[in-house]
Amino acid sequence: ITMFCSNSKPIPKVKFHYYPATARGHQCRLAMAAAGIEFEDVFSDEFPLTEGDKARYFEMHGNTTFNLPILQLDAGTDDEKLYIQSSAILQKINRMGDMKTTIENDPDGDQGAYIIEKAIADADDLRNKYYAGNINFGNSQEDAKKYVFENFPKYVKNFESQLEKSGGPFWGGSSTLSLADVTIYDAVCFYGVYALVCGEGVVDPCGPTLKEWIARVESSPRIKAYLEGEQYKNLPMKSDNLVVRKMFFGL
Ligand SMILES: N[C@@H](CCC(=O)N[C@@H](CS)C(=O)NCC(=O)O)C(=O)O
Repeated sequence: ITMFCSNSKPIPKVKFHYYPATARGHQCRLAMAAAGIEFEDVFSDEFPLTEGDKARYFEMHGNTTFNLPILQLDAGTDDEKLYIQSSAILQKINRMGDMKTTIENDPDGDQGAYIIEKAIADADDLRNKYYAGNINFGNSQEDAKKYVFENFPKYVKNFESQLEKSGGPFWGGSSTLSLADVTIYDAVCFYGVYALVCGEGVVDPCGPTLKEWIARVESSPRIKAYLEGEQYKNLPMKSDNLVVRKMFFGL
């Protein structure tokens, strides 16, 4: 059976290749959930990757600086397509699904497009700081402390200030949830609030504006359904976990 989108394009069969973890894959999965795109998780065998997995991914995309995540459409058919780089995967998801920004006085969608591009870059700035503080990736305990007690609060403050300036209810003053919300929500919560504040000694730096927005994102029906569903529950390595917090930041 071929399924069709509302614009009568056939809906591709979607496979998402990543570790059985949240990490850089989580925002892509959340975006697919929020955009109404069904997808199948295909997990790597191990973390770090086995030589077999590395060879398999290289065979797929030929990229040598990193392997995952990979978005694969219509695997094994003449229409098969691959996408790598999480930011490019996010934009592809956005073109396939039905999320959108709804901004006043934005007839050609230019402002909405900018809000999304900026949010993706802002969120990745925070994620890159997280990896630069991660002791499991060879950084020092000093680097870890710098992320937890300096950089994470500093970036959260910036997000809070932007949200206050633009107004809500959603990111950039949009009245509908967009990809901008998904990517910033993942970074703030899964690279910080849930990843660090889950144990002792780390204070949640979010103020009331950001907290209300987090609650708004989490109560949007598709995000809520994904986070409460089996597909997410069955992911073994989630960053909001004391074992992961200890392993990554020594806390
Ligand atoms: N900028 C890339 C970074 C991707 C990346 O760092 N991937 C890591 C996992 S999060 C990876 O594949 N590591 C294993 C490897 O490269 O062999 C993106 O956002 O997709």
